Amino acid sequence: MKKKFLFLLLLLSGTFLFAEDGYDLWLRYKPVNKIVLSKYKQAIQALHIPGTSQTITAAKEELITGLKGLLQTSILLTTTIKNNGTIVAGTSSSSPVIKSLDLQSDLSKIGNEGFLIFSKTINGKNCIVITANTDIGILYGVFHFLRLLQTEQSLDNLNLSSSPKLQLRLLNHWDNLNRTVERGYAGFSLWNWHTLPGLIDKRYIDYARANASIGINGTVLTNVNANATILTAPYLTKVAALANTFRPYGIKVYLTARFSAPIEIGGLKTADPLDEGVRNWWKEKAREIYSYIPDFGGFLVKANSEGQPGPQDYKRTHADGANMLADAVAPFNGIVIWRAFVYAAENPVDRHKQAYDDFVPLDGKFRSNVMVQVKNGAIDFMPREPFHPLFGAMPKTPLVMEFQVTQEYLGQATNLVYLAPLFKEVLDSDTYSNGKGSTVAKVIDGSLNNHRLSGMAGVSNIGNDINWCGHPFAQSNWYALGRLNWDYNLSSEKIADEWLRMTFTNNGSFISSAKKMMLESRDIMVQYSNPNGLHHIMGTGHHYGPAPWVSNLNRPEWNPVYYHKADSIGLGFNRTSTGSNAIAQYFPEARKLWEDINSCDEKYLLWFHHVSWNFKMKSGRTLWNELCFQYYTGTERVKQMQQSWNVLKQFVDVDRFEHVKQLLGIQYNEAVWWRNACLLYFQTFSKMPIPSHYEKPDKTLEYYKSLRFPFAPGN
Ligand code: BDP
Repeated sequence: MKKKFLFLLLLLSGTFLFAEDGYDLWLRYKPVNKIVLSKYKQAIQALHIPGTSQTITAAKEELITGLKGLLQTSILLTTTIKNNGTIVAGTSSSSPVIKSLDLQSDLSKIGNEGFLIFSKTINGKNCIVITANTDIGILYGVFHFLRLLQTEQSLDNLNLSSSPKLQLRLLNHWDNLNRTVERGYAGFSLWNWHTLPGLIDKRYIDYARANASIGINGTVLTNVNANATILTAPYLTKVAALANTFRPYGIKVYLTARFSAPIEIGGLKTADPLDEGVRNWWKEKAREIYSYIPDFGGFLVKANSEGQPGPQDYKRTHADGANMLADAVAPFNGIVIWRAFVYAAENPVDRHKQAYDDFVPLDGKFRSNVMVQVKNGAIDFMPREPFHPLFGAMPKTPLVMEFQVTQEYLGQATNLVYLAPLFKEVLDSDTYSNGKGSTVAKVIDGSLNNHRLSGMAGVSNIGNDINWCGHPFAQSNWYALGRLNWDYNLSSEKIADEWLRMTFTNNGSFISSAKKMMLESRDIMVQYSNPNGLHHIMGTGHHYGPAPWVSNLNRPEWNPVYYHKADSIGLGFNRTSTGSNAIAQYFPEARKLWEDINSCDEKYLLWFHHVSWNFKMKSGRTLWNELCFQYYTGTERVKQMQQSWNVLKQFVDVDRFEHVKQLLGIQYNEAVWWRNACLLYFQTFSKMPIPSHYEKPDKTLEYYKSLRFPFAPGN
């Protein structure tokens, strides 16, 4: 009896936390708190959203579902404005009421995808207007409005105007046709090619909703290590079915193009981009694709990189290859996104320098519908890298930022690592290409060099796990990619705040502790894995865990020893003028941050310098002792994260609480593993003791070297 009463009480007070599996992402639409609710019920009493397009229908459905969940009541749909508290949503073409408001001058400032949300008296009634130039702008506005409610913001005197800073806001799926996902840690691919086009899984729609809610407007469905089969007719029908599903949500589909496709599926003898037959084959292929998918976005291409075919196989340049494809899609307004992630085993030059060497001479040689996609750093999505020197160095070419949302090198799906601080660190970096203030963000938004095209892509962390991303907190990285794509000026803190409120609860104590964990998490990860500019010292193949000792792989630049260069003198890669001189690829002002070993930003010290074990760090510690400090502190901070999370139990449903708790346990063990393995290994060179106040590694270096993970995911 007593139990029943308690249950009822909890239910009524709204504090009963039902188990959640994370499927609903940040679109849970749970009831807002009581005080806010009474205000919202005043402000929102009816919905006036005429129009029948698929996008307006999606917006209407989202509002109905969202409001019902948040306000715990069904919303009145009206055809005229006769209630106070009417939400009026539409464009001047879909809604006569909106047309009558004469919003031309405000609308002229927000482009095709922006929206306005404002309070307004219409017919003597207090209304909230959501408007835009296009239906998709309405959908974005609706999601923004729902976000205001989900995060319990005031609705008084609304006056908002928002439009995206970047044009192509993309997810790159590294999904194979057999549904394995390269570097995927959240199950198999969402795309069930076998049952497409007949079966449209509800999940495809929820995927589109989630993306639209954060402004993602393009998805590359297939792995950059491409399979030409996707370009054959049976598969194009399947792609078309996905494109049709995503279209109402403003999402275009793109595919990866395998450069040798004309040979593999076209029966040609060559894929030479200057060969007439090959050029015509691609033109025909483009025509065919557009016959299935009239708004097909275009191709993403990885060529002459890590064994992929490309124009260099025929002694042609990347520009020759990209331009051939660009010519094929140009009649249909398609674009080609050509990746700059290239390096060759035969090239003895520091891998850091190779993409720049290959691409800078091609600046100005690409067609106007070609964009070059550049990873955030010159090596490969490391936990911390200086920004890629190509940013700012190709003023005549629109560059797309490529971030990695899937945490290949950042703890995969077992570590809680919030990536917005990494993304921001890169976007805010100053390239000095056009003088001070030439940030990476301004390079990619096109403003620095007046480009028509702009964009940012994230390698997806999405799979068919029930919670989409594996780690419950990994959803925040998908969220952050979208939000920063929309507005890279948003702070990491603001994005974490929004995401936590929508994904868990608005409770202030929860938010402040969980936010602190998120904001520190990336730095913590760097500390226990790759402190002070160390990089590429992870396990071979699967990239799981540490293996700085690996030195026996065929390609020199695949070996960790290539990157850390530990010897009896010290540690780190000399990339200054006395070494590989990769630093010369940066503009002089940027270089200054790193050039001098004595003033180099210590976050990047071992990235740019070979530093002696006794080198005096800013802390006063020797390099060796500093490394010990970083590895031990990082590991200790994971323990603190565990403690912080445990205290939050009362705010989180039991399933997600336990899930995160157990993963933090794994993360702690992995941090200890990184710390011990790296310090024991580097110690064989430094010959220095781990300071005695630190607990001694409980396993030997031989033990760590003997570990094998033949079935690690994502490989
Ligand atoms: C590396 C990944 C590899 C990708 C490659 C790429 O380990 O699986 O194919 O990047 O971006 O980080 O092409």
